[in-house]
Amino acid sequence: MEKKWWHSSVVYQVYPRSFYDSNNDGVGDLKGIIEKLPYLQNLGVDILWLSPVYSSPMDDNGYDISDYYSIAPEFGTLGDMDELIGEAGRVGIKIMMDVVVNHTSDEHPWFIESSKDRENPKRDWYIWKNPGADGGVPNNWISFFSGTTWEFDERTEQYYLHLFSKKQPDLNWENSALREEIYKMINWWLDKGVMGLRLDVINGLSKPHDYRNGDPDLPLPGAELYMNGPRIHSYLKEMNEKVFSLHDVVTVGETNFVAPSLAIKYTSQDRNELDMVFQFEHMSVDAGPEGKWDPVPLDFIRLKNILSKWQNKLYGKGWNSLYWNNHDQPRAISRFGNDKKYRVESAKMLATVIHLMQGTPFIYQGEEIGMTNCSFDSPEEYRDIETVNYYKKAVQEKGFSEKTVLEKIGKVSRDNARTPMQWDSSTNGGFSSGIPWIKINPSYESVNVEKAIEDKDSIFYYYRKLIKLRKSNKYGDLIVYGKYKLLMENHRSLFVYTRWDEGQKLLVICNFGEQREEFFPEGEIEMTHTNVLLSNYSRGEIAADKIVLRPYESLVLECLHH
Ligand code: ISL
Ligand code: CA
Repeated sequence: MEKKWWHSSVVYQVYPRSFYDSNNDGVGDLKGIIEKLPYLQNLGVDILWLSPVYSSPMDDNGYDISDYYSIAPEFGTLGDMDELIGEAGRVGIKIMMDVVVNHTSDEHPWFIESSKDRENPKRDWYIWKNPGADGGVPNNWISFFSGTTWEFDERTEQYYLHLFSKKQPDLNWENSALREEIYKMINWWLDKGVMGLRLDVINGLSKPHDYRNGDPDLPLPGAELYMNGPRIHSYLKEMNEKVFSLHDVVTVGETNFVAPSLAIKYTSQDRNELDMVFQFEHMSVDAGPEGKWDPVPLDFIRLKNILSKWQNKLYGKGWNSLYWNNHDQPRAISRFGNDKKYRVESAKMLATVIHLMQGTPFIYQGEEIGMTNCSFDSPEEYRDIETVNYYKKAVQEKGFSEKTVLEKIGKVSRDNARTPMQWDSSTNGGFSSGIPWIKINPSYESVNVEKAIEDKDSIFYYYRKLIKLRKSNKYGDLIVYGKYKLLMENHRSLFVYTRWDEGQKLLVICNFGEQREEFFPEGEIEMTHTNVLLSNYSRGEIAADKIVLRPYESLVLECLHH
């Protein structure tokens, strides 16, 4: 495998709406991000991924684009974007744009044209179908955002496909003119100096030719047909040839419904498709039989097996991203740690687990200060279309009580990740002096950037140490390219693994529980001359025969390697 600059990079994701509001209209903006660049530089990240900032009616907070060539006025102007690219570059940070090309907004001029009449030249740019034999929807596919994926258009008497909201019609990638238009657009952004692309639902572009029914027993009937569909690899190869290969750019595909064998196809260096993927398997360890809205306690052994399987299978063959958080997931500390008594310990422990694995780590805004889920009090406080649609469906169609549904969405809603970034303990956490577009987490008075910077033991500085370790001369290569091995596979709360190469070995021990746990060095692990590289508690010397791990303790050691 050829070494690449982004193998040793760390990415920071900004959700622009919620990051920093420079003009106090309640919505975060590009100027706000520019103001906070020194903060990101201080953290030590290399790439800044911006969730979409293009013109959009904001049905799905910008994942519904109405013009790929302009910036939504609430976020700023193209001039601000150029300034951000330039200013970030000056402090060594590359910009990664979010590319949403599975669908557009229904307010995009292409869709407006396409829906005019069946003969319109843009008709074929979207996916239009006649009603099914019974006069209803063309098939049984279910949208990611609840209900059917089909919306009837009275004027032309056909249905259009929308895997997400009905304001997000799917583009027809079978049409080569559409594909060329998309390539032109991405090249335009890359020519501006953008150096990374995050490709939204990229493995959903190729729909099955017959649009047959999906399996009604699956949580999302149809997804098994259109995710990783028949022409997906040929589209990606074409995009690579006509776009990616012409620039120095790193690409990460958002690929739900992908196993390691497929991730290798998407990312292997000799296939010329993508550079890395976001896989979702470890995000499913707390989903019940009904899927994400049916949360169950974490299956810890499964989590270890999933993460280890990805480490082992992709080794030397593909490249993975490493993440616990993004704008679609509830906060990891609330989910896998303890967001009260052990908030700081569990935040550091979770970071340790993934930052020392192989892959490119992604940090989601607020993760580095230990932001937690927000306690929303009523359905009106939610903003996310996925949550709002689910709430209605669950109460109206499924007949769940409001209390039950509020409890479920309180745990899993995407809005948990979307509350404003907590900068200090002033009004609205210093995010804005206007009225924020979404509730601020009341924890801001104690959990905020200002406090984190003041406290030498904060989560922030722990992240900085993890990043420094990855970039150090002494351990960098080992962390980025070393082999991985899971130890104590069946232990009910310790996650123990090694990273090693010819000359060195790191031992990572993380306690996912609230009890003290004992670790006995044996076999290949020898505890003489150990060197503690990192710990989230104060630690004296390491005894040679036994290590006791405190609640949520994480420990990184260099040990002898024979
Ligand atoms: O959010 C999810 C789980 O809660 C996913 O199923 C998500 O909808 C899916 O991974 C696609 O996500 C991406 O595209 C969506 C957008 O709403 C998400 O924010 C984005 O990350 C549609 O563009
Ligand atoms: Ca603003």
